[in-house]
Amino acid sequence: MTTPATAANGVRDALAAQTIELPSWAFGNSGTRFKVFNQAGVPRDPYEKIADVAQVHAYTGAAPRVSLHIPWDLVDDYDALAAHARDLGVSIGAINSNLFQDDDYMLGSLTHPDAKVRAKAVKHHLDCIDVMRATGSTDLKLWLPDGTNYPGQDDIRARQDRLADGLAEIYAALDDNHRLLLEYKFFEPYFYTMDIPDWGTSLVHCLALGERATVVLDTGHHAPNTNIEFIVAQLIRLGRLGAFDFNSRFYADDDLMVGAADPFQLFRIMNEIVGADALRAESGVNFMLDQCHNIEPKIQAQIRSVMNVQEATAKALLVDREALKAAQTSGDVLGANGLLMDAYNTDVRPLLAQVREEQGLAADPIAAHRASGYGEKIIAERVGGTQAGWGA
Ligand code: LRH
Ligand code: MN
Ligand code: MN
Repeated sequence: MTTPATAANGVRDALAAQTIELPSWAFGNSGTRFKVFNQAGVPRDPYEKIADVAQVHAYTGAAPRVSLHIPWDLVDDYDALAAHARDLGVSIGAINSNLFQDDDYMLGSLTHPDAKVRAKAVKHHLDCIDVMRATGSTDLKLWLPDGTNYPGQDDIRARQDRLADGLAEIYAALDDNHRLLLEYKFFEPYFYTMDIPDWGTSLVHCLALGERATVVLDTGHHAPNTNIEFIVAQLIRLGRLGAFDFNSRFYADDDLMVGAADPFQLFRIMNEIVGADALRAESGVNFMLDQCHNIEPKIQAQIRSVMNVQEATAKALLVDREALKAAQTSGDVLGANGLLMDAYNTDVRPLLAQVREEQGLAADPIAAHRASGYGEKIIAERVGGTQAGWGA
């Protein structure tokens, strides 16, 4: 029988085992199309970005991987970059391709009407696969910015056919231990059609590709009021939820800190994950952040984001699943809802502080980071050169 004490141990073990992958671009300067704000101490190259990632991991114990974006994180020697990461106690996670900052792609990349442009977009992914081999990364992450702005501009079905062909070429180039993660987004940078606007389209392409192709769910990429936890439940059922890009939004693709706009939504998402036993690393779900910190200090914002995911996870782990099942089976609508709300309304911060202390970490990671002097040190050291930013 599960006693409350063993249940509490299980919750603490699950929290201690959870890992969250950080985006290298969250550490560079960013902004909106109106203004990119420059912050002091921001990394000047991918090596410094990884040093900052390692700080987040040092204080949370939960962020041991970093996603790279190519060519934003272009270096001469990826073996050396991976060794640098290892020396700092972290590793290279997903490799993101970039098809959105090249004039050739104005009318599309993998869906472009001109075969030469499509071939260039495929070749970029072959280069990304080489980066994966050098860094030990196993996830190739692809967000397709392609789409059209005007009805009639291009043939919607022909674009899907070209996309399927391009993806098949890329998938065929992967090694056996590699996965392809396919992200969707309902609008932007195009406003009439997007070639992968939703999880259904992403899933259709993944199913055609093969077992190692899975969907990426970016929480900022849906129409307002979309029930995201429903999508999570469905993709888990099908074994095709490859990863999250966590962030939060009030209006569009705001890329704000996860859990800032709607912590209850984050809880509902994590409730589906925990309910389906998909928190375990073997589930294949990679919990990644995809955020930009335009006005807030970047390392602290990443620490806060990791903590927000941990809080939502802890609350989801506290749901009394046996009682919930009984309430659901007996048709006790209010009882079932009450069980979820009891878990959501629990203050889990003391529990998480305890989990950190059991791992030899400070109970309050943000305070510990602030007291470390690292922020002042990088402001003093990182003068000169160009601060890395979104697109640099
Ligand atoms: C697109 C996106 C995608 C990109 C990242 C920078 O909006 O979410 O994941 O790689 O932003
Ligand atoms: Mn994303
Ligand atoms: Mn996005």
